[in-house]
Amino acid sequence: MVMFKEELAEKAAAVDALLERYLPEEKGYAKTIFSAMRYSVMAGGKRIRPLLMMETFRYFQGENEKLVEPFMTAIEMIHTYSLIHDDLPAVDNDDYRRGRLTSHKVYGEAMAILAGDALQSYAYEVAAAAAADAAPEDMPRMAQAMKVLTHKPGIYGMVGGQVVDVELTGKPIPEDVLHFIFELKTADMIEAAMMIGAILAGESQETVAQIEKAGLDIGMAFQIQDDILDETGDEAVLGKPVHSDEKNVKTTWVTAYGMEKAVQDVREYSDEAVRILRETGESRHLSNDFLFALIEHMVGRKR
Ligand code: GRG
Repeated sequence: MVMFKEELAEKAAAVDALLERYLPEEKGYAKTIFSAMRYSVMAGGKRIRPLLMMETFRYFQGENEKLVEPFMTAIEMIHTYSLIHDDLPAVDNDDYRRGRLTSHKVYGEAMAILAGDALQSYAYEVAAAAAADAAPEDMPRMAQAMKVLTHKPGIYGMVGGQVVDVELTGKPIPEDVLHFIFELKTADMIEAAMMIGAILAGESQETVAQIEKAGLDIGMAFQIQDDILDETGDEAVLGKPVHSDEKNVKTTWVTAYGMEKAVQDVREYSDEAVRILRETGESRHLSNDFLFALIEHMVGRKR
């Protein structure tokens, strides 16, 4: 376990270095936006999505890691944009994120909105440039990866889930709608990360569809754990306020089903994801101990 933690810290630091490499230089008349982008991206997130992407790529014996790096960068930038916008006064109105003051607290609301916008469009700029510059034989898989990167965070994915979440804040949420919100708002980004890893490694559509299902289960477990931590977590460890859902009168998995079932569901969703993942690699004897340890770690996470 100690070894896993060291490996995780090393790999997360490598993602940080990658992000540093891709972030735009802070210069020129518009340099405030570059500074605001860097402030939130480099605030020290767990880097779960880029890590899942790279480790899924490795699980499927992907060879050229240079293909994955721009997509790892892009997904973390899209994720960071969503956090900046989620914290805005008009949405959750949170002052802390990733252990730091939120973007609007430091740069003001207008600049925080722009920082989110900028991270989203820059993410696509990075990924599209890599796809356009790819070797001809890699172009079809880069295009497929782009398709997932544009679809999952969008209106049929993360944004769509957030729309329903915002509309129903303070109101009772039926079970099927709660599932819909979790699947779209959180799981879609985890699905995207893992699918892109598999696609860039050259996996078939059938395997990518199985990975999508594993990603869905991991995403559900991840969001339920997020709800659990909002009740039981330690603010100093989480780097963001606890009881934010209560403050915003939000229906969570815990308020809907109770703590005991929430804990049990995290376990069941993640066990199912691991089962699917192992099944996809069984006949080829694929392995990636770090990937499975990462999933286990996410389930038991305290932040
Ligand atoms: C403008 C209304 C409006 C919203 C736009 C689309 C959107 C913002 C938000 C998406 C919804 C969202 C923020 C879901 C939260 C998912 C989640 C569990 C985030 C926390 O992810 P971690 O724990 O965070 O990976 P770190 O900081 O470690 O990267």
